[in-house]
Amino acid sequence: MTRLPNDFLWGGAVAAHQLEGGWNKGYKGVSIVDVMTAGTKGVPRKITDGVLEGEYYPNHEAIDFYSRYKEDIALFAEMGFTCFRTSIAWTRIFPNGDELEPNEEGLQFYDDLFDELLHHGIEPVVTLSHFEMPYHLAKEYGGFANRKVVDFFVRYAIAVMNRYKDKVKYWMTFNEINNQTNTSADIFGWTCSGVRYSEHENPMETMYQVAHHELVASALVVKEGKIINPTFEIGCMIAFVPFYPYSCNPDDVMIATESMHERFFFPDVHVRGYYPSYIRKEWERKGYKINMEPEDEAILKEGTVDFIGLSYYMSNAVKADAETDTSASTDGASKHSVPNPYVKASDWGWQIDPVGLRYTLVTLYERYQLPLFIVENGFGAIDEMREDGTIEDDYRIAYLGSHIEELKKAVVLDGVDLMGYTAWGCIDVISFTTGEMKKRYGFIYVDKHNDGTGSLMRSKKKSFHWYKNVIATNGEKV
Ligand code: BGP
Repeated sequence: MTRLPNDFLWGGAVAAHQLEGGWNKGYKGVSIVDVMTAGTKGVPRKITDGVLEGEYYPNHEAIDFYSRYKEDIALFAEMGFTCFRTSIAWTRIFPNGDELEPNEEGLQFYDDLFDELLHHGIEPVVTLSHFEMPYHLAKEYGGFANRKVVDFFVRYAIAVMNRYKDKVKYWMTFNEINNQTNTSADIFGWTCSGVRYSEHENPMETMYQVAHHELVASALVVKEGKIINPTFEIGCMIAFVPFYPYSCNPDDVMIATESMHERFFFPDVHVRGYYPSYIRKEWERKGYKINMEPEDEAILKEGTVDFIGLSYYMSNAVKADAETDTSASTDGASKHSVPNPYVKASDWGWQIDPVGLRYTLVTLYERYQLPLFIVENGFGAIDEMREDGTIEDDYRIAYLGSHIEELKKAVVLDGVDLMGYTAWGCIDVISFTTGEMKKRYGFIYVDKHNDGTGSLMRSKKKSFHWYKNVIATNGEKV
């Protein structure tokens, strides 16, 4: 096989709220994830009405990257990272979201962080919104169901793109836009788009309204970003869980095709700049009225993305006559989902399917002909530290290694234009869906536990040394 391109970006990915902590430091405001409880087995996390006494909020301290980032970045540099993906916490910059002027202390924090990365030769890759909506905008404005929030988001994006125009080249607008708008995310009480779907008469119709607002906001950010610095590369970010037909029964194949519309809807608009026919037909059939301003059509057309960022963790199989309660996993599943007998699943029911990554890359590249960037892929597992302090996470090495093998095939055999790969949770962080610490993804272990105890000490896992070698050989030695 020929090799991956020499400028292939290797690194890790995190989100501000899952690792920074310092939730109220430097005049930071409260974000929706700051009022999200921990969740326990069987009981999902909840977005509470403000910070309630007696509740544990794991994101408040997280792993205290806020004060330890230099130490952590040195470890990333030791692994040879050439890029590092993180988000900017919107509420460090606009604490309530609707202020006119940004908060200087918040801006300074990211100046220092990006300087530290650049000092080590690590390119920052920045997500503007990774589930971190200001709580005030959720509560007072109803989140992205309200058009005004588009303006607040664009104001925030312009402020940071201006400030970091010479430090950051790679940007993404909304993390997993398909997940954060999704009505099933309402298990948290509210969604991270700041919407309480249960209070809306027709949640699905509202979902499309929210989606429209976020798509317009994203397109406006692309347009503004190109004015600020024409060399910016601005992408979208979608969670891609492909749906396979359970069998060659034509009904299963058709259900898979229909289910895939859920996956393609957002990138179709982000990339092509208009709504696809299957969505327009659905709105017509169901009588949905989505409010659009006269200028929106042009905005979507002019604000198309430069690349597609994606997360890939698992695949899913669908069957036309599936019983709904046979659903393989709540994450990324549809009402037609069934367990796939050909793949195994993680402890959290996520189906492990490396070939699905190649399938995903080929499918997206053939549909859009745009560069792709795998900005999340990883294995959440329970790690045990031995008495001598070592952590033998061979299962993680096996997961990541097999996925990297498949991405190489996509590039080398199928000709996919792939910009890079950032492993999710390169240092242990708070799990988003469960709020746990014990669902770990990192190459670096953090001594912190589900109940918030722990010294926060960092230790290298076996996978740390393995990934270092993967990067040093540009993916040859996996
Ligand atoms: C993605 C999110 C991340 C991250 C990851 C793993 O959906 O973008 O924020 O957390 O999934 O999920 P979890 O932490 O729940 O295992």
